[in-house]
Amino acid sequence: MKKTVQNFIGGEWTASATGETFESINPADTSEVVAAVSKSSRTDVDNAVNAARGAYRMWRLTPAPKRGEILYKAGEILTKRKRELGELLTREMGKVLAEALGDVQEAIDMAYYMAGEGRRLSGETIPSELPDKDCKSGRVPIGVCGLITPWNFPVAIPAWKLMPALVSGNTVVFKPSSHTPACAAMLVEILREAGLPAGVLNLINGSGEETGDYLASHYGIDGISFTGSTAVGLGIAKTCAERGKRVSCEMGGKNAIIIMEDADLSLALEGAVWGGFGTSGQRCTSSSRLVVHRAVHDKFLDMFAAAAGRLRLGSGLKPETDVGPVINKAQMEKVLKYIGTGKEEGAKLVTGGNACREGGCEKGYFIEPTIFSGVTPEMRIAQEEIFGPVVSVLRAEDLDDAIGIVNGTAYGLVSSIYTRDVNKSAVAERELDTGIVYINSSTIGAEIQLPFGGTKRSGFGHEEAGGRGGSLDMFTKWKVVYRDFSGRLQKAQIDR
Ligand code: UN1
Repeated sequence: MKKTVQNFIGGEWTASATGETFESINPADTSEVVAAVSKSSRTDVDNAVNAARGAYRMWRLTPAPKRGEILYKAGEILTKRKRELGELLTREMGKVLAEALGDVQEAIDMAYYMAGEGRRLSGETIPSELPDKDCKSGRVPIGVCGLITPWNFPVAIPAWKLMPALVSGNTVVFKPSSHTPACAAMLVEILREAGLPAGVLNLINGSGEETGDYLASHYGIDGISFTGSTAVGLGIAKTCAERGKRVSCEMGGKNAIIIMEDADLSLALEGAVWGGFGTSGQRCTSSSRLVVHRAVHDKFLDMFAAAAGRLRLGSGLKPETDVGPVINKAQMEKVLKYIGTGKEEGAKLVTGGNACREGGCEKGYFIEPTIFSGVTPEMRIAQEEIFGPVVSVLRAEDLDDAIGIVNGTAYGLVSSIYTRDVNKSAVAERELDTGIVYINSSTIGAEIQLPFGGTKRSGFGHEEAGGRGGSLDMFTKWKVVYRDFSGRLQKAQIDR
């Protein structure tokens, strides 16, 4: 059933100022329109920013534990509606239902975690160097935040940003991907139902080029948190830098799994299949490179190709499906183009390589799980983020060589090593230049209670999610208060 998705501004669901709409389409069956969506103009963005500014003082002065209680309630409603939202997510974005439910679960985890932070947003008291004087620091919100989110985690990633932004007292203008607006609208509706006051969270729909860029450049916005491609992220960072705004960008990856000669190969195989082809390779954490020790390379490649060949493509709502579609036509064309590039560069196509248009895949954007071997580190398919079900296998001489290959890209989000040798794992843990390192596990599956972010061109600004150094650092500033109760002028550094 086709939904209507409007903007949500000042506590009301409203059509865009021009009345224009666009459609969100099921990528597994393009004859299904999931939603007709309001297409925002600059006026809508202005209205949303004004509503968020208007609500800011009230929300900032709402006690943080109370703000947390609303998030807790949202967690409860999300839990109740998990299946409904998961199914919508599969229809709108394509990932298989088990993964869609995981996406919603990640939002539930974040809601509960950040609800707790409402009672923990602590600062420090520190002794003064002067008598009769005290000093403290505490977190304060940064103001009105613009959140720009991608389609690959249509519920989890918005929740990663919304929950910390809201609990710490910011008001929000939320611009989700134009490919997953119905999921975003349901998340917003759940937060409204949980008791979020009008104006605190505003949703505007539209494309990145029009709505997203205008939001990032808006002088009524104090900070931007973005997740998406590196090219777009760097552009947003530049826009924000020119205007003196706080910005965090979570960007691309070219994540790799190292498989050493002593690895448990069946375990590594499961990790490689899950990391390479789960979510059709459309995670920023996907394992798009396998770096395999020469002693087990050929054996592992055979195992990997056989396993990839067994994966079933289809609608994510069918229980037997392993791999869903890619998000849209442009993405399908981009991935197929990269497959062509791999062949031209001289890599060997081991399995897959084509769009699939049979066996229930006729009406969607399906690509066969694809493996290239004989890939060398300088090839484009070993360097660039493809964001599809394509894995490049590289051969390594030893651990040093493998680490060098993994670190030899512009990205640094996630890496992983399979080995039974504790010394090798310790060296890898120390030397792999990525924000996240897994040992004997795939590159996907980050948990929300730890920071999430990458080095180099994978991330810019603060990390996301929880834990020390997580997203509360993005969404708060430190305010320092000195109180002098001596009744006289005391000069720091001078009166000694
Ligand atoms: C992303 O792909 O942008 O670790 C986020 C994972 C998920 C989050 C992925 N928990 O794969």
